[in-house]
Amino acid sequence: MKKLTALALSAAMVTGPALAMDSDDPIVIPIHNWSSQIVMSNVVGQMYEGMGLNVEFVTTDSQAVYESVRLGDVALELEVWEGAFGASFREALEKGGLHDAGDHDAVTREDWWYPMWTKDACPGLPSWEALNDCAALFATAESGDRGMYLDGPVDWLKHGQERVAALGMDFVVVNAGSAAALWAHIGAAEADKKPIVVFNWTPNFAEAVWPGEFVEFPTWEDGCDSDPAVGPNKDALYDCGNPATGYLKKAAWDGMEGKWPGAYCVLTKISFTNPQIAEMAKLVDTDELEPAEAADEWLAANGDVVQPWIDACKG
Ligand code: TMO
Repeated sequence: MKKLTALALSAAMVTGPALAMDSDDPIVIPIHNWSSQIVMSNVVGQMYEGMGLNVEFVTTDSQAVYESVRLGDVALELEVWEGAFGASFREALEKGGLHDAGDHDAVTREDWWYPMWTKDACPGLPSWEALNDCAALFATAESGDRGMYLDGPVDWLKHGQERVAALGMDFVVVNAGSAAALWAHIGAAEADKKPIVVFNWTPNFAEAVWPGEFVEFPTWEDGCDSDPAVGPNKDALYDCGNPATGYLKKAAWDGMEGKWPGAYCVLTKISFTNPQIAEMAKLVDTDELEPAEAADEWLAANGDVVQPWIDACKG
């Protein structure tokens, strides 16, 4: 495949300017600790391999990755969630070296969430004030008299503790060690319909397994994470919910276009929807496929989705 590309290129050079050609160096794609991101990264990696390019995956911290993209240690990031990573992304943008490579079609939300049976015990939900009035229902051995909220892994920087303090809530925040620990916690509560409140997000596989709702906190406003005056508590940051209609972006190293123009062009065309992303997660979290197999299966069923993005970038 590389040989054909090279031949086509030398033929083109006779009659006109050389076509841009992607470097043989591996395109380094970062992988994090939630399933849709891992499967999506494998899907795009397999698309690139199908274009004759070399790909390498590295597992990285989901906040530090923006520094890695900025410095060109990795070429791109496929899932920039506004709620979890907006701040790190903006900070790296300001320093320079990476850029916004466009939004996915998907609309995202990440926040405190409960399975629907919780509402039977606390009917004032989804309001955060009603949740707080019910705090004792969520007490565990770890939280004493207060309610327990199981937050995401630490590197997602959800600022649950700061939110509890800023809003004067009667909750203890515990960080899950992994995404799997969140699903185990929901699964364990299911048999007895025990009220629980955990970090969750959409698009995700979980919505097809456990009907539920996000807690409604004070509406997100830009600056809620950087200006204490924004939000109901004028002296505190993080006194708002996460964006309820957040973006999901792609980010690219500024040098990517020059080094891998074809791959970069495809990156700018890529736009996955909520159901497509939920399905990527489901193939791992429900169907228990390995991420590479999940990507294979997803691509086998969705070739018509990705082929136009590749075709649009053919020299
Ligand atoms: C970043 N995440 C989708 C896990 O909230």
